[in-house]
Amino acid sequence: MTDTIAFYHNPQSRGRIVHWMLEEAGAPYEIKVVDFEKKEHKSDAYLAINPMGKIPAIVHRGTVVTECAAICAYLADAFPAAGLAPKLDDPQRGTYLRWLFFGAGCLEPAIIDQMFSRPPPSRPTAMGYGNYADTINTLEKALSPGPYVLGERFSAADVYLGSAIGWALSMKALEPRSVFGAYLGHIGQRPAYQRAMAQSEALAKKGN
Ligand SMILES: N[C@@H](CCC(=O)N[C@@H](CS)C(=O)NCC(=O)O)C(=O)O
Repeated sequence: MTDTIAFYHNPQSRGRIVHWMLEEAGAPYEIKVVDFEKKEHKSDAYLAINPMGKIPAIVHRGTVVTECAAICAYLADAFPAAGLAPKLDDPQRGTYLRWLFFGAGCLEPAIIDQMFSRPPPSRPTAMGYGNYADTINTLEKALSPGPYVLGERFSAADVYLGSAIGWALSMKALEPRSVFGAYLGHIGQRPAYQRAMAQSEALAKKGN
């Protein structure tokens, strides 16, 4: 069984989160570009991997992993030498999981609602993220004083949160607070981030 990760990617997608994570992890991977225009993500072959018909997905040692946050957590654990997740007995493990799940469970839906100008929910108590303002204020607190969500220590949670914040700011779905700008400033200096973005940009230019 090959150890190389098959990475189903489209550079115009959340696949960039996983691309960056693969580079941070130092994982061996092979990109399999899935063309949206040709509807390859809805082909039988791809639906057999991810029945949601969504990008990204990885296959590693015969196991499929989908959902960006889960992929980040999986890769951090599968490649421990990169030190991207606190170990099971490290008290920071709880904080790490907390913000990784907050990213996928609260921040993402709050950003999407904002992006599509959805009206505020009539019953915020039934919404996992409550409301946009609480979510963003909580995020700002979590990233203060930084530089990362675990303080000095960079982790896979930053790959997810940093990607979501960068995307939301570019889509004007997040107000540009100084804490978010400083956070992205640190992330932008990471060589793995720069490598992944350069590769994805090159793929995007090729028309994928
Ligand atoms: N919850 C998924 C979301 C994945 C997702 O929505 N991917 C989008 C691109 S960013 C997609 O594949 N859209 C194509 C479609 O739904 O047809 C994750 O975290 O990986």
